[in-house]
Amino acid sequence: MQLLPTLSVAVAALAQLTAAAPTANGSPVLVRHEWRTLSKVQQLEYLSAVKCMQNTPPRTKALYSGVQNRYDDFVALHINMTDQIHFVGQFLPYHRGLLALFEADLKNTCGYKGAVPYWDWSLDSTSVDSFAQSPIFDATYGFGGNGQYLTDAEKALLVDTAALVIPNTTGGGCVTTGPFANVNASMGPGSSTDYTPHCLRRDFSGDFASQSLNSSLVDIILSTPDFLLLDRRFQSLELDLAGVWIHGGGHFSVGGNTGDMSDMWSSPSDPLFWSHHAMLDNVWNQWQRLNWTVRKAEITGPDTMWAYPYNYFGDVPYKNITLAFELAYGQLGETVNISQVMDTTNMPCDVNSYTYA
Ligand SMILES: [Cu+2]
Repeated sequence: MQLLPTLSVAVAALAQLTAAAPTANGSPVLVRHEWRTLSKVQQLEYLSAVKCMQNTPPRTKALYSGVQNRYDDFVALHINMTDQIHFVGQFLPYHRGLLALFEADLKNTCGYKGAVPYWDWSLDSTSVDSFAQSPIFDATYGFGGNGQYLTDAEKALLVDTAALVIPNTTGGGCVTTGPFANVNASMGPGSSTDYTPHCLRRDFSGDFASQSLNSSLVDIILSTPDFLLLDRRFQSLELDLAGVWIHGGGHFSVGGNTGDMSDMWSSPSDPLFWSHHAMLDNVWNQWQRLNWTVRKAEITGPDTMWAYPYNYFGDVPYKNITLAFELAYGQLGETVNISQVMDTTNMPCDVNSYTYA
């Protein structure tokens, strides 16, 4: 419990130092802040930038029939890449690059000047009841709250989005408050990029949040000795509820059994996706800075989904990834090597470098 604030202070101090350094491409270094530390004006600016993306013509409509707007470009890319970017060694680097491209597009397409805010869910997971009270779910200065309560019979009519049965969920239906209450998700649930317009759904589980998103887990993750174990602690140690830590924790605590956030393919349909993944990236970055000399270049893991150490369904052939492994972003960004996204203060040319406050 003590470790995280201390580390955060140390990392913030370090970030200030590194922020002064020029970046490779000369673009400004953005600072990603925790949602609740933004001013109300900044919160509204971010939410309206996301809405602007949802109201701007797409780039990849010709490739994916479900894509209706610029925001959907990113949802479709994630759907399309899902089998190559989860339960593999490139999970963290790929999502770092994806987030940076989304952040750059908020600026280039919608004139947003800030960074993607991160959501430190450990602040909201101190008890079962605290989760739903998070300021990030505020109806005006947040992303809106839980989905409408559905009975089990009503939920049974919907597609199960989570790979596991999430305990004690409290919503299940459409989000009825906040800026995304009347915005349709265009694709999902599932792996298709066909047009399947539906209301954004959430199905909170404060119970699961308190077990998978608490600060003790973050402390354990930050004390992990090597990247292979670190990656497992992010992505899952086993394919059961106890084995799901902070990555699945954020997805399933919001999405529950029927929500968009629980869907492995189309979870970026819920705008909370970006702030959840910014927090994951923040934790990886903090871990890297604890031993920067080594960890600026430390990467490993399988190149193939469900291969060791994620071989829950038996052994699968794979190669170990290296810094030279290529991360492809389709029409949305340049293909880069993992080495190009290892240092958040020295990111590729088409995105911004950044630090965390
Ligand atoms: Cu993902």
